[in-house]
Amino acid sequence: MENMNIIHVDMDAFYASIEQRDNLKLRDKPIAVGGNPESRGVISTASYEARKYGVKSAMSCRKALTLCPDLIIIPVNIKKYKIVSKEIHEIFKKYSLKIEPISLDEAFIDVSGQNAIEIGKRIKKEIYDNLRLTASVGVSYNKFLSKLASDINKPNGFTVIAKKDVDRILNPMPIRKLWGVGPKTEEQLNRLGIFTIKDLKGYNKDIIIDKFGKKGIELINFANGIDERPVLPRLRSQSLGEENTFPEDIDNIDILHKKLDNYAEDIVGKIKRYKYLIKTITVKIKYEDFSIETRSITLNNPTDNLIVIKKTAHHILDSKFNILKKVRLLGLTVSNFTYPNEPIQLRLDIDKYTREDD
Ligand code: TTP
Ligand code: MG
Repeated sequence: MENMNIIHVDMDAFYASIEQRDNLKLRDKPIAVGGNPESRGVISTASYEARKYGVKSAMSCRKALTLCPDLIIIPVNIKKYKIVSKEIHEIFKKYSLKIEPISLDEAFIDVSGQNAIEIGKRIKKEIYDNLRLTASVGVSYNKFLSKLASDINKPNGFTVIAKKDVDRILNPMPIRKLWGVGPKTEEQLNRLGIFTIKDLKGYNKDIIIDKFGKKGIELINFANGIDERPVLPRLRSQSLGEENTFPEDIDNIDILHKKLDNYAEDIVGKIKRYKYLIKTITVKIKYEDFSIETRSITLNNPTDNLIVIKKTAHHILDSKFNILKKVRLLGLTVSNFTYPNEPIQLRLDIDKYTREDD
C-alpha cells in the first residue's frame, strides 16, 4: 500500500463520554456537559443520545432543554478532561513522538515507516481497554484525509482512506468538508455553482485562484486529496531555553552578549525546526552571591527571527539589569509560543474552551 502514515484520533462526545463513564446513572441517557441554564450557559458537548434530539455544542442550555426536556446537564470539569487527555497522549507516545495535538481530544500522529493501519487499530483498542472511552480513528497519507476519515464513521469509527478511494469518497462530499471552508467561503463557492467537491474539481482553476488567491490553490489541492502540511509536534512545555554556569564568574559585558548570541542561535534553530513563533524573551542572571534575577520583554509580534531575538536579549541585559556583581550563571528563555501553520478552521483553541473554568 502507498505511504499510509498519518493517524487522526478524535474522541467521541469527549466531555460527555467521560461523565457517562464515571457515573452509571448517566449511561445511555441524553446528557450534556455545559454551563448553567439559568445564567445563559451554553452546551460544551452532548452525548450521542442527546444529539438525536438536536442538542449540540455551542447551543444555549435553555434551547437544548426545549429540544430535549429530559436532558441532564453536567457542569464542566476541565481538570478531569485534561487528565484524560494526558492519558490518551501517553498511549500515542508509545507509537510515535510526532504528535500534533489539535485540542484536548484530537491529535494527528505521524507514524511514517510503521504500519499505520495496525497502529491506528491498536491505539483505538488501547484507549478503550485502558480508559473505557471510544475514539474515532482515521488513517491516510496526509492530515486532511486522515481527519476526514476519522469523521466518516463517527462515533467509534475506524476509517482508512487509500489513494485509490480518494475520488470516490471525496467527490460527492459537500465543499464544507474541505479544510478552511467555513460558512462564508461555502456561500461564495455556492454562488459560483459549486456545491460538492466534484463541482470544485471541475471548475476553472484560474477563476478559483483569482477569486480566493492562495486559499483557492489550497482548496483545489484538498479537493484532489493533496495536503503537504507536515505533522507539527507541539512542545508540551511552555518555554524553551538554555542556561549555563560559567567556569569562572564573569564581569565582562561583551562575554555575556556573546553568550546570549550563542543561546539565541540554538533556540532559534529549535523553534524554526518546529515552526513555532515566540513572543516573550527572558534573560536570567545568577550572581556570584547566588541571588537570581530575571527580566523579560514581550514583543508585539511573534517572531522566529535570530536578529530580533539577539537584539532583544541584548537590550534586556543592557537596560533591565543593573549588573554590579559578577555573574555566575546566564540564561535565555523564549516562551509564549504561537503556531503559524495552524490549520485555519481548526477551532481548537483549547484556551477558548477552558478559560472560564480553569
Ligand atoms: P469535539 O471533538 O468537537 O466534540 P466531541 O468530542 O464532544 O464530539 P465528537 O467528536 O464525537 O463529535 O470537541 C471535543 C470537546 O471539546 C468536547 O467534548 C467539548 C469541547 N468543546 C467545547 O467546549 N465547545 C465547543 O464548541 C466544541 C465544538 C467542543
Ligand atoms: Mg471529539
